[in-house]
Amino acid sequence: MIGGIAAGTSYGARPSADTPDNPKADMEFVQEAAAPAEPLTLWYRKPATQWETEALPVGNGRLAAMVFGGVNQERIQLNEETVWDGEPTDYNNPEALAALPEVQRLMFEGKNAEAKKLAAANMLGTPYKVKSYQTLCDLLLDFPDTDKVAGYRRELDLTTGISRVQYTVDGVDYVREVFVSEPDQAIVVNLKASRPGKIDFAARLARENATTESASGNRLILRGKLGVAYEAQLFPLVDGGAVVSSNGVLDVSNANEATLLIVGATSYNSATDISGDASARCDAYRQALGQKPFAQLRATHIAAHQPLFDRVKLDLGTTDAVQRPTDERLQAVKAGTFDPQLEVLYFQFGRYLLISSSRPGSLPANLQGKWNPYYKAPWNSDYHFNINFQMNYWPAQVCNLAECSLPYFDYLESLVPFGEKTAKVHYGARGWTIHHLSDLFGMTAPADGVWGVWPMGAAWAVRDMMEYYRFNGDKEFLAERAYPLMKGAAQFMLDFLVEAPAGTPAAGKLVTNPSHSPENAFIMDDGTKIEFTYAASMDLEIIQDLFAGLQEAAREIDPSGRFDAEFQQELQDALDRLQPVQISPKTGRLMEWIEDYRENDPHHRHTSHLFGLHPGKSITKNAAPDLYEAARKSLIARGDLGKGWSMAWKVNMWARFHDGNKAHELLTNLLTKMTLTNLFDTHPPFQIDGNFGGTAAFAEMLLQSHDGEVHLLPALPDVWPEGSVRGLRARGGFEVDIAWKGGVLTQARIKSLNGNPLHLRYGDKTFAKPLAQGEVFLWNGQ
Ligand code: FUC
Repeated sequence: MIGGIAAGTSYGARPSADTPDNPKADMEFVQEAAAPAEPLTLWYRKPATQWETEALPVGNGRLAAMVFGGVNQERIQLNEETVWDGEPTDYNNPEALAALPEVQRLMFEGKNAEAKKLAAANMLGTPYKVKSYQTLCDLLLDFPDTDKVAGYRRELDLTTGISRVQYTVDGVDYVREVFVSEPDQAIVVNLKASRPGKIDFAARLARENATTESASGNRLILRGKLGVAYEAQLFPLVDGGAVVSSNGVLDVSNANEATLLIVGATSYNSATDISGDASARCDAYRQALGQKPFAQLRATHIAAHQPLFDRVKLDLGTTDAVQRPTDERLQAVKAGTFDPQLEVLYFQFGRYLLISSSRPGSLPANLQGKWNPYYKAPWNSDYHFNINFQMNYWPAQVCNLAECSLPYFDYLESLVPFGEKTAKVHYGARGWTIHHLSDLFGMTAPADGVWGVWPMGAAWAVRDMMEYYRFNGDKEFLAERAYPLMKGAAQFMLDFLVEAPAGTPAAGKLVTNPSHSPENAFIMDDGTKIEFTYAASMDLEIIQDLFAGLQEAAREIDPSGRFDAEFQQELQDALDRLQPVQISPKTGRLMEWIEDYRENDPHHRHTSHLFGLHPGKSITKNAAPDLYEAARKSLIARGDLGKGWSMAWKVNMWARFHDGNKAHELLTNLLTKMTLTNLFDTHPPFQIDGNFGGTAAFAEMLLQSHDGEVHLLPALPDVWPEGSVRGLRARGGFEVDIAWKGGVLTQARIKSLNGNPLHLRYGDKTFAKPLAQGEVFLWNGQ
């Protein structure tokens, strides 16, 4: 018997999101552990009891794990990215197209409620719900019971991507390390002790509705089936002692060291094919791992993580707070303490999360990255296209993780055939479209409710392919991948746009109909509260951005102007007739809808009508000074609070107003109000978009490049008087290092990646210089 658990005992399924029983209430923690040497480490002096707020995430894009760090029992919750409920489905609704003209007519006549009723009955996908991304299983390790622990520390080192637990019991030092290797495609758990023969535990894999068994080589196998079949296999590498695996429990006793390797896979091949062999995949991963020793696995993992992570360094100064555990520091910040290094930790945590949840060849990061303990996750842990999914990728280019955005683009490409069918079946349109959410089974039709009748998802998302090009200058990517997807999204829009009839405020102009300003409602003159409309400002801004992006792309592909000339003309004709965004004569704000409606919720979390300010680039001080001022008024009116992602978006927007102090104020709100002790962003509950949007916001405060110039320190707050950043990327293809002192730029180092001319700005000073590829330019801002 080990740790009070008889080998071969069968264990009931543990509801995967609940909290384990560690630490035992009466466990005594003595001798405070010192801070780890690496300051870019999240660390704590107690085990986690809550998945959401305390456990620490590791991942390799495809696989993910949350580590609790328990002493008597370790729980490591595991994910594999394709463990999704559901199956290949044709979500399109053949009734939708017939209802469209009538919905549009009612809307133009101001009968929004009638239009909504008709759309709700006829225009939603069939089915109109997607199913959930799910947990793979838990790995549970039961250790000999102990009630006194010395020097306990658990941590996540962002620089290595390794989670570590260390403590001393009865004079023996224990160290446990967990990481998810990208090159070796395995979750690796290593247990060491300072004295030989001291590693004792029982391991099992647990999940609802799954079977577990022991197999040759002391393996544990867990299998189950949703629509997809899934499997996890664990196998041990043990030095010394005794190892037995029976009835789904692995017992290790008196060992010197043990390493557990866990592989996982499903039968998912694609949105239309789930007939793969999960077992064969696990076997292949396992065989590729062979008997590689732990030290080798660890070194290989670090070599695949560190070069990405180390590309960007940010220094905003350090205080004594670095000696305190992360949870205490966050508490102190909530109480009003300024902790610049915690801000850096938060910034780098976002980069870490992107590296760990989105790697070339994997699926893109979903609403929870890849970390999800539930069978039915909040919002199904899906891909939400009306802000959340796109926000996940805001830091990718500027924070020098371009390859982490490739899964996003692969995924968009995989949705094209589905989106083409939806365009045709629902709108009789060319091209392709995505509505407000998607899953792994080709959902592109309207989902959830009438607010899902919002066919703008693809048009928004493809702009990030253009952004990839703007930062990286990859012409082949632009011509072969970005342009075709952008063109398809634009073809849909060209067909979806209709001319507003006489008697409407947009008479004679092209508008979207039906439309929403995600997910906000307004109040009509007769008191009707509704969100369904035509020509919401966001639509117009997305379309303008997409069409202008395509024009830019065509010029980049062929500067002579001959590339795809006919289609380019079609775009220009539509742009000339597109309804412009308006400023309210009453409030001076940017109007969110086609009429100057009163908002139902003036502090609504979405700031959709400001799309052109950020992430778009049509509303700048240079290009549209009036809209810029109106957008500022709109942003002020929306207030300084919101859901995590909403606050992160506002920080980016304040950075675009070059208001560093206001941006930092909201950043502080994000950190103090919407950040959990494991630094996860909370909606609530945990939703990863705010982490990514927050990380992007730091970069946006230090460097902007959306308006034709590389703008250094555009929104530096007073609380960051001295600092430096290294390795950010700017549009045009530049790598940028910046140092400042007394709130003033001391030196910028700009390296050209593509040989484009450099247009620099610092405050009112500008400087232009041709640069050869690879050339480095130093500027002190004078
Ligand atoms: C959007 C937001 C919600 C939430 C959901 C996942 O619909 O309006 O706040 O973030 O996505």
